[in-house]
Amino acid sequence: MDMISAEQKKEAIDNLCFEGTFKEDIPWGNGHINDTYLLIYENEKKETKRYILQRMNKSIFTNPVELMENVIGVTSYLRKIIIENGGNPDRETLNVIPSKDGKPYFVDSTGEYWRAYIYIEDATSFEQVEKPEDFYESAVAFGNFQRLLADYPAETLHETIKGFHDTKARFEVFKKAVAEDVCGRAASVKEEIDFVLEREDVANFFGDMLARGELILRVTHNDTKLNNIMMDNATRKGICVIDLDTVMPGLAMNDFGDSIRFGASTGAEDEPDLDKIWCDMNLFELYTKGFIEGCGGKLTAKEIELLPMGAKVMTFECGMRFLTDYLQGDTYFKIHRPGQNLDRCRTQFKLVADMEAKWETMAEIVKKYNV
Ligand code: ADP
Ligand code: GN1
Ligand code: MG
Repeated sequence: MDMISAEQKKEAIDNLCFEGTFKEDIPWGNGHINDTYLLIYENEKKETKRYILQRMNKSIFTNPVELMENVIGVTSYLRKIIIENGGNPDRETLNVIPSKDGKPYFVDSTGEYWRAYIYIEDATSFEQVEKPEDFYESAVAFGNFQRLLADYPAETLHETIKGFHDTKARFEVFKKAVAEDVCGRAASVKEEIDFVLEREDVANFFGDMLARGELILRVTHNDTKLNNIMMDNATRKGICVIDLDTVMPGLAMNDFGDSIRFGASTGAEDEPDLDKIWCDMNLFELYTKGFIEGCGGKLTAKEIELLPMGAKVMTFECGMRFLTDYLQGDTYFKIHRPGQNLDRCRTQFKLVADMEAKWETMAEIVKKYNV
């Protein structure tokens, strides 16, 4: 993706319907995909109004128009439910700011797509779990999200990234990246490559079950990491699930698993010191409890039994994706230093190995809540 010029950003700001006088924009958040800014406005009463502005990543999301159709569909559906339940729809779901020509996005003169949301005030997205109860609350919120969308017409959703959690297909892409070795990095990461190749069964597990008709496809979020949820500063509850770019039919186990790989880790996703990385069983249990509660009886006993597998598959898949990107020259995930994708891949594999060592414990924890 090209750098963003000041003129390009200004063009986007000028063409979206913000209220008040523009004061400043600040690069925002730690997402790996979009370019995000906080915009500060002031109204006539000198009150501050904030917005989130994003340049969408067109090379990853190749059909931004369809993507925004999904976002509008899901957020207007959630908005209705929130209002019926007496909630605050400006804080409990994303709200798209239209462009001046009435679209949910703006295309600038260089062909880049921009969108904006109301900024969710008095809430925080965490990069790491600060208090265990926060992780429990995030689980309830992600579970609720899945429950609220249980009757959403799944057939109307566009597949914004083909085969996004098709781990089996991603395994093939990985092997190709190793074979092509475009950056000449494969020899230096033999241990990591072998780690993946030894686990083809993990890559195939859910795909094979789906092919046998043994799993249910639900409307899922598919990117349930902790920083994709806003936690209310006062109540410390998960107030709003954000980053809806990958809401698509998927597996409940994967939504559970992606949260575990990120939030139940004792270190940052890119921590270079692997001695700091473990899968914390206390956090695993809290998330299990919260997620099952949040899903409100929608999960089958089989799905609950498979939650540990979701954690392992998502962690393995994510590590494999980081390694693929490292081998291909860091073109997918944003990096802020050389070797960051390799560090990210290593934390994921350390977590997979730790989950393998703690497999019985994970199964027992889940069993406790499978009632
Ligand atoms: P990416 O796809 O790059 O991860 P996100 O949509 O997750 O982009 O946004 C990046 C970060 O910006 C989030 O982790 C969060 O901190 C912040 N953010 C995004 N949307 C909002 C919002 N509506 N209100 C407050 N903060 C937000
Ligand atoms: C990306 O967009 P963000 O930063 O929330 C990625 C996820 C990965 C995650 C790893 C669209 O999530 O799939 O699990 O990085 N999103 C996309 O941190 O590829
Ligand atoms: Mg995000």
